[in-house]
Amino acid sequence: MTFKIFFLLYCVIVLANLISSTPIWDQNVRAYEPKTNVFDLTIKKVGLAPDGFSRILSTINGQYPGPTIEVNKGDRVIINVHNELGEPTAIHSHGIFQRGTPWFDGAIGQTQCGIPDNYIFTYDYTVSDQFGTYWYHSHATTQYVDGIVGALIIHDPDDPYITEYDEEIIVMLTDYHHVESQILLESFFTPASEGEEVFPDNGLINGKNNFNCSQAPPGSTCVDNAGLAKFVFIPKKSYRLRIINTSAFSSFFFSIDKHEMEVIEVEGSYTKRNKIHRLPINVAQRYSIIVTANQPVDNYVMRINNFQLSQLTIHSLL
Ligand SMILES: [Cu+2]
Repeated sequence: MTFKIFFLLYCVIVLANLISSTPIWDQNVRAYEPKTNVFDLTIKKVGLAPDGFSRILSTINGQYPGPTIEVNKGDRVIINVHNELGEPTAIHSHGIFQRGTPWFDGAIGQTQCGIPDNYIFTYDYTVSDQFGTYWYHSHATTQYVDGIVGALIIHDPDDPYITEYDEEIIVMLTDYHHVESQILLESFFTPASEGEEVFPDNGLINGKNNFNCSQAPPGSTCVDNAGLAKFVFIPKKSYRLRIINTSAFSSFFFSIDKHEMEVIEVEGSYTKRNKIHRLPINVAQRYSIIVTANQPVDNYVMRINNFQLSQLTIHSLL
């Protein structure tokens, strides 16, 4: 009798496999055919005024923050870096394991020499087993502090939270200086600094904020009310915010007035849904949170408060 039951069960499994193209134990995994994605990044200095204060920024393709690199798990990533900066540079994909391709990690003096000015260098790696929220940045001296940063997103075709949000939004947070980082570094290295890092002039969300131009040094070009980053949420919809701290040295508490948020990803690993009111985020860290527009229609402020130096409060309208 027992044998008959097992035999019947065996027949059912064999039949189910014959009918279906994929084994039944694999049917909840969506098949994804990996692709090759090519990105062209031109690194060059451009005059910009993210917060109304004009300065020379080191940019990627003339924009700040740089373009988003967006791929799927399993994809091949090809990044052609065109160096027009006037000095050597290199691009590091932050958080990528580079299994089998350690020479494409982008760290000058460790995995490669600097890409000379007016040269093109190609990074070529595959994100076979990684997904989540990352970023890329210059890994030469202090160049990323002058603007060579961008988001690097690896979508997961098997994302367990995919049905729980309607849209994704990248939120890049940073401290921000009005003076070029090499000048700041030199002053930091003098005995007079007593080892204290320079306090940032401002903080930015997605490369935007206002600045009070009466605080700008005489002779500078500055426009008040340059504008905050704005995000439009539709009532009752849920959003996955991918939050990245690209600061030089500032840690933040991130929050949205009157809204709770649920952490679902920490630097490429899923977490259990975890409800919080504010998110502590250190330099280079990344989190995904789900926020639902469940409050009355209104403007709500998105804030990043620096808890090491509490003078700095940066906000943005939701
Ligand atoms: Cu990094």
